Amino acid sequence: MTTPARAVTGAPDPIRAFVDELARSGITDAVICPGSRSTPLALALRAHSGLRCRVLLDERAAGFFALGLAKASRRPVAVLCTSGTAAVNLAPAVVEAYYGRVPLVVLTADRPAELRDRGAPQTIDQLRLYGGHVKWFVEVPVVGCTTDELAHVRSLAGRAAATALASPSGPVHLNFAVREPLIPSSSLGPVADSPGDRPVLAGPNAPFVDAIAGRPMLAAGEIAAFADRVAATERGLIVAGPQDDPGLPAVLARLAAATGFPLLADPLSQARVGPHDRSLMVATGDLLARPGRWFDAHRPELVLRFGAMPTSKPILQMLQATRPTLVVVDEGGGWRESALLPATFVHADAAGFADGLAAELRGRNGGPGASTSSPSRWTADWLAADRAAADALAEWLSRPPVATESFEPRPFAILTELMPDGGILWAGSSMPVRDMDAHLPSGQRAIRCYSNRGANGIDGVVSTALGAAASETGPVVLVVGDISFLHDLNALVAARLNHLSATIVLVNNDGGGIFSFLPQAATDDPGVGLPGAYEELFGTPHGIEFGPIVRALGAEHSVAGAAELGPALARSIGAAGVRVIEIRTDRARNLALHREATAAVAAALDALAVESSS
Ligand SMILES: Cc1ncc(C[n+]2csc(CCOP(=O)(O)OP(=O)(O)O)c2C)c(N)n1
Ligand SMILES: [Mg+2]
Repeated sequence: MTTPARAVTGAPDPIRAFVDELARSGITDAVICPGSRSTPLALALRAHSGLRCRVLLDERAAGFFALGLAKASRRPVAVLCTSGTAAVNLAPAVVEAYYGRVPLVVLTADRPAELRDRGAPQTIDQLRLYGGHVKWFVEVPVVGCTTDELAHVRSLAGRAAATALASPSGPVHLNFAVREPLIPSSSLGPVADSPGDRPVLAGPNAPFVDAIAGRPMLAAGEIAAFADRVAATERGLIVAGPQDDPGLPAVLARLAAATGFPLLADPLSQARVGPHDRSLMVATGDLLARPGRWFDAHRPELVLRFGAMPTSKPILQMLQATRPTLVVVDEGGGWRESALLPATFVHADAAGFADGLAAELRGRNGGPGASTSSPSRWTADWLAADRAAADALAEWLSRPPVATESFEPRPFAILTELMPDGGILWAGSSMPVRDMDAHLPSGQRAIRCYSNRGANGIDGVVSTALGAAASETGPVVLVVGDISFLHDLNALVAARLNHLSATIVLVNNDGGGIFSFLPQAATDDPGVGLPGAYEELFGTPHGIEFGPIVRALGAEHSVAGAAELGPALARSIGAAGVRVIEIRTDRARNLALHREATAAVAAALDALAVESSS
């Protein structure tokens, strides 16, 4: 039964009650874009002592900034903009948040019903603007200050935060009908509670509503059935794809020990680098999974996959070529399996499932290779190959001429040593994230590795990394391509307005380097009949000099050759302000060097294959 509607004397206006409730629901950060219709919300956010607000001018950048902040802080972040195209500009970040499972609370201001669809300025159809790319859309109507109306907006705020965070995390959209006057008639002091605003058993700071969400677990019998399958298999792999549960790497290490399977760790799985047990971890899965004699002798029969699809295309192709029994664990209830293989999806808490399976196997007193002290031949082979690949790569990288050349993946080869615990390493879309996968060595530092892999856009990369920097959880290093950097130059304005610090390694190959690796590279072939079209359509050389632009936007800029890169990074990481360290490369040479690196690894693996078969 609800309390009869009545106006509450001294109660806050509904928008301030809503904002107060966002803060009570665990939101600590808001990103605000300037505008008129959004004024009551902007003022309420700014006035709330529990919220830290950052102002960004460009909504597209602001959306990504909020996304980076949410990812790094592992909390939902609110982002506010005014009506019209401003709201549309948030869309790319909303889409990335949806597929990347990042909690965002998107607040858009709109005209009230009587001003919609009748030619009022800056008024578009904002209802369900982001379509299927949000977990929840709700229209927040203009309401008054009765207890029921305030209860309504308070519960919407709590529901928004809880829904954004619930697994799979993602964006929610609240569209506010806002009526003039836009400036409050009274001072914006602390928000007063109304009688009955808090649950009876809760303290004064409790939210109006909250949700206690359980983690889905399999029954013991179901775990036992998986244990049967695992115990009957020697040639198994655990593949950890992009995921952000900080506890999962240690659990996967226990699962590797109990199954006797090696753990192939994508850098975005957070299992590649960190203080957890990495004794059965394979960092070079992207290189080992490529076709060749070694791989032919080491084809898996069973794969337990965690997280999103791995970054590595060779791993995807390896799955397609070997067609192992595939188990995909996704606590968010997703169906992420783009190799198009028959699969069993486990819709249960990943850590809970892995721990349960490990415990069950340990309880059975040893399936094949049940302890880390004596890995099976299969696992020992993978670990030996991992070492051989990493050594071959390091040796090749330190050998002339590449030792003295700017090589695009080099930042990743040295960053695990240079970054402190708590550091955030962000890889741009396009080649940087692939180079991170192939070249980031394992290490024990607690470094968090991220990339926008939800929708793989090259837009908003710099903004996302700077949003992560705003979380102040640790120094941020971003490695980004030149086209992606140009796409998001506005990000540097945000850094200036909000006094942020970050290191940006700008890999300038004067265009889209990734296309040299893709079938588009054949565009200039005579059979296509468009000579010169490759550079025009895909290479897109621009010849832009970055120093003046970067400095004009308030950041520092330097150019580093192979020898200067390490010292420049060491000086920059953790220092105040934004520094762009540019490395200049050539796209054709980059392709050749990547091929050489892969060939060096392949030769080392071939040698291993010969050794083990003789
Ligand atoms: C928003 C968006 N537009 C276009 C693309 C297609 N695209 C993928 S990579 C790429 C070129 C990126 O160039 P750069 O950032 O310099 O990285 P590089 O390929 O040189 O490593 C483009 C245009 C995309 N992924 N996202
Ligand atoms: Mg480029």
